[in-house]
Amino acid sequence: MWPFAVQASLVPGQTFLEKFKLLAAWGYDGIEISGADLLQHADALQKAAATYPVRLTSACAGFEGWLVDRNPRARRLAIEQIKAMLAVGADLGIAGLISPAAYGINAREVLPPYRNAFTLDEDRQLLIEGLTEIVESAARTGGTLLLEPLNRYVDRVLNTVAEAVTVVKAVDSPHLKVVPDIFHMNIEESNLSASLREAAPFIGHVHLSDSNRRLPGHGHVDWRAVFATLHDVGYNGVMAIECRIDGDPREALPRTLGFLREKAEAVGSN
Ligand code: LER
Ligand code: MN
Repeated sequence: MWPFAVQASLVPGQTFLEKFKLLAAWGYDGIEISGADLLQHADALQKAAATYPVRLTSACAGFEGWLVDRNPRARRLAIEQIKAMLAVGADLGIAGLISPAAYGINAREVLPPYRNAFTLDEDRQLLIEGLTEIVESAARTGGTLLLEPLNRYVDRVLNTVAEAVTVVKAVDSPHLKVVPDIFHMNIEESNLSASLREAAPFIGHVHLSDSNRRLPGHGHVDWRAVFATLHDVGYNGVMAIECRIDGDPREALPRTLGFLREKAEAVGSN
């Protein structure tokens, strides 16, 4: 059975101890925090993880700037903070830190007569340079950067899982993997299962949300097909819920774990 985790911001509670306690009571395996928590709350996280049988599985973004940022200062901030977060994350035993190329930057195709200031190739080259510096640091400190492609409405640099894999291959380091997010994939991929299968050796983490960014089971993703493919290719890493929750999370999150476990068992992952 895959370890199932939930992003910390979705779990009720004022403190990590309260959030870990709820996740443990519901039977979740892990929690995904923000990268900023690694730098600011490492002690509280360690205490919570030692108190409850819930693993600190992963961290998602939370740094300033982006890896593809035309402001050199902002880009430098992102690179330095990511390096620091990977080092702390490695000490805490997390699977990795998730980062998209950028979030909320210009569209891939702007309407004429407007033009993007930089080509996609130039943006990807900048990304590869930043990632190369990061994996060199991670080779010394430990830690894995988990590169996440996002849909076209929020990032133009990497939209499909295959595009992210191309960048990962170019950087060529065991400290760099890909995060398929099922919500973004539903928008960008022609065939979710085929894309997951092709990317299989490079997958380091999975983000779970349905076609409408709601909890798994609330949209039209074929979860059985997704899980069957991940099982078939031998993926055994973490699956983390990242979405919007309608209603009370104290009711919705335990119910969703039941849904996910049922789907996992149906494809023979137990
Ligand atoms: C944003 O849409 C998203 O999916 C996050 O995981 C970004 O890292
Ligand atoms: Mn995501």
